[in-house]
Amino acid sequence: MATIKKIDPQITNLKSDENLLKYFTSDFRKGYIEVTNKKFVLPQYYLEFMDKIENFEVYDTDVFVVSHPKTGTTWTQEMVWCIGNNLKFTNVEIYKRFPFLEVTPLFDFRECPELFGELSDHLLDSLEYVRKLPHPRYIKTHLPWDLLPKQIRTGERNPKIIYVYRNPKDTSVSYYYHCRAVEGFTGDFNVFMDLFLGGRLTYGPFPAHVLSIFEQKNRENVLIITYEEMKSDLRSVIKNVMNFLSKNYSDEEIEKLEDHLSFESMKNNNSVNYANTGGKNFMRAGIVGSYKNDMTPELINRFDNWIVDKFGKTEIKF
Ligand code: PPS
Repeated sequence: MATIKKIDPQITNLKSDENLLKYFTSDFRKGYIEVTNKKFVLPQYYLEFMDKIENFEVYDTDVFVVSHPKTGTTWTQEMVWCIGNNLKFTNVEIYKRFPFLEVTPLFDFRECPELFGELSDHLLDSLEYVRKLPHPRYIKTHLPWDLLPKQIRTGERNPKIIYVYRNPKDTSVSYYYHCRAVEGFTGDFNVFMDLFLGGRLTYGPFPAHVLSIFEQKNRENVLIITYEEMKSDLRSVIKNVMNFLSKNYSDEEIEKLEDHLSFESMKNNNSVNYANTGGKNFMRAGIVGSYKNDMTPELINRFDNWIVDKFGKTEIKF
């Protein structure tokens, strides 16, 4: 069995991080903390849920989609859901059938419920919502490997884990628009990029998030895929995931799934486009390389050097 890495909370209050607090001005964030020696950033409210997540009961039949934000999580979720459920396309919103484990710890709505209208059960207590899901459960999380429930890290339970990642330039740009739309970010693009590169944004540092799953890549219950592969050869990724989930579908069925998962189809599908919630324009660009429309050559150069620094000696290529 692989060695068990115990969570070392090493919690540091980031109240002194002026940019984070200055530019994320929403009432649902009171402050930020850093967790583990990799200094993953999470909202302070997460502290109230940390033990519950650590000790969350997991089942071998669970299926997790794990990712850093804005890397193609929803796209992967819809693919995994359809493959796992005999390609039954459904109108039920994805956050109900494939809920986000730690959405409650992310947004402290207690003092500002008006921001999110009538809170659904899922938002009020996402851990409890996930606990009660019918099995097999389909669960989304942005938590890095190091913060997944203990039973997963120790190998006591072996749910299927599909991790998706994306090149950091597109990820950061997508995250910028997302944070402006739903996380109360009021700063400009350059401030945001400094925070991303400095590993100061929620769920950052991005390199530690990606590298920590690569340390687990030999586990039989872990499958790593990329946004870029899904764009260039969705069929192969579908087949790979089918194999991982022990499912078999005909070429004709796979073709229907490919159509269902296309950007245009998902953009117009209210069960996955978050049109009815805070995520306006969630299906934004949906391409590889959209960062070129937003980044200056200087910033691209800065990112490229950062990529060499953080990933140059690894097998991960962007
Ligand atoms: S979240 O909020 O973290 O769960 O967001 P996430 O789902 O990870 O990422 C959102 C980005 O994925 C794009 N997306 C797609 N691209 C191509 N094809 C399909 N079907 C698709 N579905 C979602 C979405 O447009 C966001 O990327 P950007 O670059 O902002 O367009």
